[in-house]
Amino acid sequence: METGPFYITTPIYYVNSVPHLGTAYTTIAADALARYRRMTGHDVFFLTGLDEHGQKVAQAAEENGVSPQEWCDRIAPKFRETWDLLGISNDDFIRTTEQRHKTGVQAFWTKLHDDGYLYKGSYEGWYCVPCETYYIEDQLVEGECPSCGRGVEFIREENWFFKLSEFADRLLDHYETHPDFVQPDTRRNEVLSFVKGGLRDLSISRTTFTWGVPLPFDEGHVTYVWIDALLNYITAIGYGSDDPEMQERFAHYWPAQVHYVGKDIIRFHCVIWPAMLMAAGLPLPETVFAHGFLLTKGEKMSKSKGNAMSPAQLVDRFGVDAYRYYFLRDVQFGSDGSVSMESMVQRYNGDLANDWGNLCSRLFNMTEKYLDGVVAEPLSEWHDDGDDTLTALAGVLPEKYEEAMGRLDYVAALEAVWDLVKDCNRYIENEAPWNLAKSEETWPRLETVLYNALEAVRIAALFTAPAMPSTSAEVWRRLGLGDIGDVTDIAAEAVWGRLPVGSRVTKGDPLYPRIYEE
Ligand code: ME8
Repeated sequence: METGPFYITTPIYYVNSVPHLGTAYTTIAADALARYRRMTGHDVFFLTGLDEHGQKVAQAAEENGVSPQEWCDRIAPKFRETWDLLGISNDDFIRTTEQRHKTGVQAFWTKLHDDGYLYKGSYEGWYCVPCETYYIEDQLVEGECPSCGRGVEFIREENWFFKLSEFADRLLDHYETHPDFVQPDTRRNEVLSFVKGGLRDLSISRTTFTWGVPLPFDEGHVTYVWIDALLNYITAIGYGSDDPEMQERFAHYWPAQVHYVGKDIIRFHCVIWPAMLMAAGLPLPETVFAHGFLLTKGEKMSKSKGNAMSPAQLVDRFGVDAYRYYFLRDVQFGSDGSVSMESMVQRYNGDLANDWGNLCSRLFNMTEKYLDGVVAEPLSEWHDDGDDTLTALAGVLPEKYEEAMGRLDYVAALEAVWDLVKDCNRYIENEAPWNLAKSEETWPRLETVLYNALEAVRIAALFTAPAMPSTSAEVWRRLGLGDIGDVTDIAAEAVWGRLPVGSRVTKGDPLYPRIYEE
């Protein structure tokens, strides 16, 4: 089943530091959606990458006594390794220092310059290096950056401006006619009121430092890092390339279905980026979804605050799938959410060790013990009304899951899976296969009950796969089934009764061994 292209992106992260839970959060969410869309037959292109230019990165390099390029080359592998560790299935990884990107950025500038959207002017105002953002005096809060609260520097230079102010009406019109363009609604309102307040033209070049993409029409100017960064979404898939294959790729995947970003960067993505695309005559992405912040003890977790935990530490303790599950299940996507070791242990032991892992273990063990590991035929004369809730829940799961994921609501999607998982546990308790196994008379009922429960597990594993790809694949292996990663029509695959009679079930180690709090 082919259901069309699906292009999804994460922000490209600054290489001023290594990946942390915050950057991993966006990337995991994007990965889970990319995986699910592959399972619904979409032709997915999932992009992530690195934002390597700008003053902040140049400063990090300087502090470490290396050239900016050396610094980027040193940090880039750390991102790739972390994404590998977290099972991220990105189709491409763009670095803004790559030639393909620079070529695309310059093609973009040439077009906007030719079409009269740029002019040279003088900029005077304040700049926050950690945020790489320009401010006018009035925007500062007690003389400091209104966003991160740190010091700002005064800059006065002649640079190029993009006529952003001309786009306010077109932007407002677009928000109006495309209510899904900015999501969730709280962010949409924020963007609306910002644009209604009026837009100023945007300074798009710098002359006081050199670590950036040079403007093709004015030597000595490099591109303002944010503009450079936003363009990654099109340069990565071929914008500005003269290779016909890349041009075709661009035509195929653009516009993106969804850009995932944190709420800190919505103005760039929901105001500046669409205006840039309008100026270049390109279609706009369908949705920019801004999620909230992960908080630890009430504070935003960030590299600069030093309260960012390392993904590797958590993977080490909980395993990759439990890590992924926790952040998707415990934090409502779109809202801020507190994360802590305690709640992670609780989620792990409750949802994964008890509900899901234990269900699989019990069933695989019983199948081995009573049926020599061979799935037996469920007999209609041994059907019981007690089976109906289970089959009904499995029946509605594909639709409920799709509905939730269509809204990018991971919590609701996972809750729908847990409705089935929990009911299957209830089913086992009620039917008590260990009692059915005691007499020959009830043996066919035992076979039917085990079939039903294993079938529910097969279906549940399909829908845990986007969040927890490796354990879902393992559940399918233990059920004697093929590679879950090959599924491209999840709804068809989820039809009740596809577990083959005669399948060989193996028990194996617990999927999520209980964790005892230290
Ligand atoms: O802003 N909670 O890069 P960046 C949730 N290079 N998400 C968080 C987070 C937290 N505590 N901290 C960071 C940049 N993030 C630019 C982007 S895109 C064209 C250029 C996530 O390394 C969140 O997605 O500062 C946020 O938007 C992003 O990391 C910022 O990463």
